[in-house]
Amino acid sequence: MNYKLAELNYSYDALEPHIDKETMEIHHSKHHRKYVDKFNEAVKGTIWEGKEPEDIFPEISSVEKSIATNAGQVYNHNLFWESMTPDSPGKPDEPLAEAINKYFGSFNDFQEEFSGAAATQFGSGWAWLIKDGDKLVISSTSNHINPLMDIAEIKGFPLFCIDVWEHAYYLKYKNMRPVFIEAFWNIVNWDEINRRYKQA
Ligand code: MN3
Repeated sequence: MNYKLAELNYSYDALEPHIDKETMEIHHSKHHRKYVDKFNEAVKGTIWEGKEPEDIFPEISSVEKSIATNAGQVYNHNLFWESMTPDSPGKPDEPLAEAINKYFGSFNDFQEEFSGAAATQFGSGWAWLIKDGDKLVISSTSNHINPLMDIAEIKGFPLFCIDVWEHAYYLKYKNMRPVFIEAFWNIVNWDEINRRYKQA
């Protein structure tokens, strides 16, 4: 049973002008699809065949590199797509809003810290808002790594993420990653993130 490429809840042009149609189309139908195909290839005939990427993360340090990198990239992209919507309310609702104020001071302080983590992640990677017990934490990771993996420096349940690999923004924003991150705030799917917060 092959793992399937996640479908988007919106069209490729729905996040315009913040993320352009061409970037979305290539990112989802080429990059993400390639990770899914390679994941299926890598797990074939192993104990991980038919399993979810999440099942592998607690033991990711002991699996083959091709399984580890593609499992991570499949999951990270699934969450990235769910982290965005063309109908963003702009700010989180309760109870997440209160938790953000508690751990970061204010929504603005939170945004600044998250944007900083995303902008300063060296090379390809991701920035995350994580729930660790009752606590909210911001982190960033390299390449395919995510906070559910045994190799993550900062672990926890990911509430949302931003992809800061160049393929996520280069067509429109060129080398200006911070401008892409600033635009991302216009399309954050706070309702879904609040749902994940309550569920975690
Ligand atoms: Mn990507």
